[in-house]
Amino acid sequence: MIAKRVEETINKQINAELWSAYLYLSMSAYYSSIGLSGFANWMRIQWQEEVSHALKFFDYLVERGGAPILTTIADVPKKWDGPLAAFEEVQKHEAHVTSLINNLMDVAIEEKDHATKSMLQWYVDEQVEEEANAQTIVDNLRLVGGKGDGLLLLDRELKLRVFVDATLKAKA
Ligand code: OFO
Repeated sequence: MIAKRVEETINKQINAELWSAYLYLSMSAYYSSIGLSGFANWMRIQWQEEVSHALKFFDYLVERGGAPILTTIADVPKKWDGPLAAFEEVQKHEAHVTSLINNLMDVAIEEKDHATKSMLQWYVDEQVEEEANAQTIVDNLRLVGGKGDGLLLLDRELKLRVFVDATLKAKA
């Protein structure tokens, strides 16, 4: 049986992952509205990834005899000051998510919950990738000054992103 404190913290994280999903879907709509369908695709894939992150926690809680609790998801922003500003928010947000995952790991360590520590290692590694991906795109956007042919080229590249399901990745 999972400790109450670990269960509650995972439940908070399920909500945080779903909020991230909302944020990225909102960004997808924003990028569509300014004619950047590749960026919109990247954000839509990111939305799917965040839902799968939430599901991975959900499945884990069920497996450990805990109870997933789905609570209200707060509103997300709708507008940004251009393609670079939106991606800078992705970068900032992912750094925040890393701190949430690290906090969850601290709770698992304090509760001597080795199974949760093992499960969380996947998220720790995933956050390295998430932050690096956001950083690369922010760097590219800065290089092209957030506009012109460079922006269109980047948009074409981001159109190629495909969804990788975290719940399947976990079992591989
Ligand atoms: Fe964007 O990260 Fe989930 O966990």
